[in-house]
Amino acid sequence: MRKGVEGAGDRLPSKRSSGHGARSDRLRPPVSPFGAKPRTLRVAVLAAALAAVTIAAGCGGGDDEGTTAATTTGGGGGGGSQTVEMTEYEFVPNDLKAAEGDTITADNKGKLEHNLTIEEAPDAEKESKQLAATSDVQAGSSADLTVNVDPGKHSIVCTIAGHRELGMIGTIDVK
Ligand SMILES: [Cu+2]
Repeated sequence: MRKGVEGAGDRLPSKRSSGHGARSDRLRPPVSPFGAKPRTLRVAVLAAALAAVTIAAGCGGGDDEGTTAATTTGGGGGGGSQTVEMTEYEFVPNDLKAAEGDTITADNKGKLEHNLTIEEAPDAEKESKQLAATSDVQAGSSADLTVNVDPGKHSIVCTIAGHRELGMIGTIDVK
């Protein structure tokens, strides 16, 4: 009985849609199958919506990783920074490594005035051409130095009278 009823039910709409769809079949063939199974269509739309949400969530995670990577790249691209402490009469650390364009902060933790000067020759005990320098920094203050020098091994020194001889020297390896 049910089969017969369903069969009759199927025929009636299909007759209507066939007369109705005679025009639309030419224009949009997929409309008839979707119209015949509305549940399938809803499921498909729901699945598509879920997929879109999943993709959006994935993109959000990717953006976070991208930000982290960009920060790391900036640090390695010559925009790095480091701090050197100055006391009587030494730099800590005194064996620096830097990239061109890096910033060095010379922090005076001592009781006297000091400066951080980069000289061209690697032997800091002998005075050589000055390549870059902070101003003289008061005790308790700090000053920045940009490493705008050619790559290679150079020296660092405090040029205040007598400080070189007292051991306020070091090296800097510029990449
Ligand atoms: Cu000094």
